[in-house]
Order: sequence, then structure tokens, then C-alpha cells
Amino acid sequence: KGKPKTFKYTSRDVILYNLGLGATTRELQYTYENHSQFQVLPTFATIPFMADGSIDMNFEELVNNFNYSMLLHGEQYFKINKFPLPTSGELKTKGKPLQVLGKSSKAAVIVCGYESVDAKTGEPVIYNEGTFFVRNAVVPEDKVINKTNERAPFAVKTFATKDLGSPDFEVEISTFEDQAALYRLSGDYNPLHIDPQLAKAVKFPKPILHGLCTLGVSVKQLFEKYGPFDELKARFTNIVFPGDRLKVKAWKRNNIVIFQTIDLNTGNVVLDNSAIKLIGKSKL
Ligand code: HDC
Repeated sequence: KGKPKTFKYTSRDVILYNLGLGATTRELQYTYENHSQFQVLPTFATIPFMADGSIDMNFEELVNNFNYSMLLHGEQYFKINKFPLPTSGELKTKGKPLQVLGKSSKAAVIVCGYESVDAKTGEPVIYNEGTFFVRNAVVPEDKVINKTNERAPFAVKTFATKDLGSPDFEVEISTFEDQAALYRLSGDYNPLHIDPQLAKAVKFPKPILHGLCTLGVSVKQLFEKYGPFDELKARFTNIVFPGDRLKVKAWKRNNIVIFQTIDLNTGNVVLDNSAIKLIGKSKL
């Protein structure tokens, strides 16, 4: 605890991650290590901080009545310090709680910041902020943490879509039934995404897709449309089942692309209040 964790990755991890987001052999830049433009999709930035599914902070100590199975990913922010991310490397990550708040709806919200540095040079590579919504957890007054001033400004911005008019870009994509089974292998082994009994025990009809997988699948489309970006923020507003069809809607405003993802099987907005910040000359 508190000790930096090391995350070592190679082209194999990159290919596995890209496949987990639905990349195919029609996109050899994502699936073949000898391709001249072999690359990792930028949302790989969310992988090192989880380092083998272990959690850096003892969430049990941060809140009362913590149950890992009741945890849902609420929001995610990251910043990539130098684009693109290398296709292999070794990173060390240190995390700290930034907010631990009780919600009236009998839940706790935990926000942690994670700094990942190059294990050899110490150079900062990625910064993440993860927000976790823990149903049934309680935050007594002496455990409240609220370091709002330490949060990344882009992470706490609101990206509403209601006054933006029609989207500048829309695309539909299918997730696949075994997608969570494949995506798990990138490091988040949470049984909620594979174990039908556990899913039922926490009131879902069947296992749900990783929030970061829904995000990665959606943002792959935006990356291919608009080009490189260095900051991303998203809120997970509803669950997705592996196999569901998604629609991504995007509104470009200068170098910010605000987006939303809708699950076409349920009609629910599943990613909202979400945006990426483009870098350099954007494609459009
Ligand atoms: O929005 C609801 C929901 O179901 N969202 C989808 C969650 C989801 O599917 N996430 C992805 C899948 S889970 C996953 O991937 C787990 C992964 O394996 C975890 C890995 C962890 C690794 C650890 C690494 C270290 C829900 C349930 C989140 C909230 O819905 P409601 O209860 O209806 O909430 P509501 O009444 O609207 O609001 C109550 C207060 O909570 C705040 N809030 C709402 N949604 C939030 C959120 N905060 C953060 N994130 C969200 N998504 C509201 O603002 C409100 O706060 P306040 O009372 O202060 O206004």
C-alpha cells in the first residue's frame, strides 16, 4: 500500500488491448507488431494504473461497509503527457485519494488520482483520475476527503450536450458477446464482468461490460475521425451488456470533442458528460 506498482508491457499487451476494443486484422496497425504504424489505442492510458487488477488504495479503509462487488466505475479522466503512448514500456504508478464523499442515495463516491511514471527515467507518462461509485457504502464524517483543488480542471468540467444541436458526427458500433471475457485480460479481472451468479447477487441480470471497454470502443471511433488527443473525461451513466449495439454522437467545438454514447438495445445514454481534448492540428 502506498508503494508504487510496476506495470511492464510489450507489443503482446498492446495487441490484446486493441483486440479487446474490437480491432481486427483489417486494422493491422492495431493487431500486427511488424506493421509500420503499429500503435496502441490511446485509451490504453487507463490500463497501467490498475496493474493486474489489484487496487492501490485500500478502499475498505476509505469507507465503511465496502463491498468490491458493489463498486461501479463512475467516471474516468486521463492525460497523456506525450502522444503517442509507446508500444512497450515499464511504468510505476502511485495513487492517492482526492475525494471520498457520501451520497444521499446510500452510496459512496471515491475519487483517486494516479501518477504513472517511466520506471527507468522517472518521467511522468500518464495521469489518471478514477471515480468509483460504491453502492451501500457509508462515509462517516471523519473519513470525508474533499481535495477538489487537487483535481485536474478538465476532469471536473461539465460537458453538457443539450444545447449543442445536431451532432457533427455519429457512428454505430457493435460490441460482441465475448468482449468482456477478452477485455478482462488487459488487467481488470473484476468477476462482475464474467460471473453470472455474482452479477445476479449484485442485482444485474447478467455480467456487464467494463466501463473502460465501452469508453475505449467509443473513443476508438473518435480517435480515427478526429486524430490524437491528450486529455479525456467521461461519466458512466448506465450499464452496457456485452453484445449490445452502441451509437456514439460527437460535437466538435474548437479543440474539444464532446461526446455521448447510447446503448441502442436499451435506449440508455451510457457515456455522458464526456469529452476529449485534441492536440496539434486536428484532422478536421
Ligand atoms: O449512474 C449509475 C450507473 O449505473 N452508472 C453506470 C455504471 C457502470 O456501468 N460503470 C461501468 C461498469 S462497472 C466497472 O467497470 C467496474 C470496474 O471493473 C471497476 C474497476 C475498479 C478498479 C479499481 C482500480 C484501482 C450509478 C449507479 C453510478 C449512479 O446512479 P444513481 O444511483 O441513480 O445516482 P443519482 O441518484 O443520479 O446520483 C446520486 C449522486 O451520485 C452522483 N453520481 C451519479 N452518477 C455518478 C455519480 N458520481 C460519479 N460517477 C457517476 N457515474 C450524482 O452526481 C449524485 O451526487 P449528488 O447527490 O452530490 O448530486
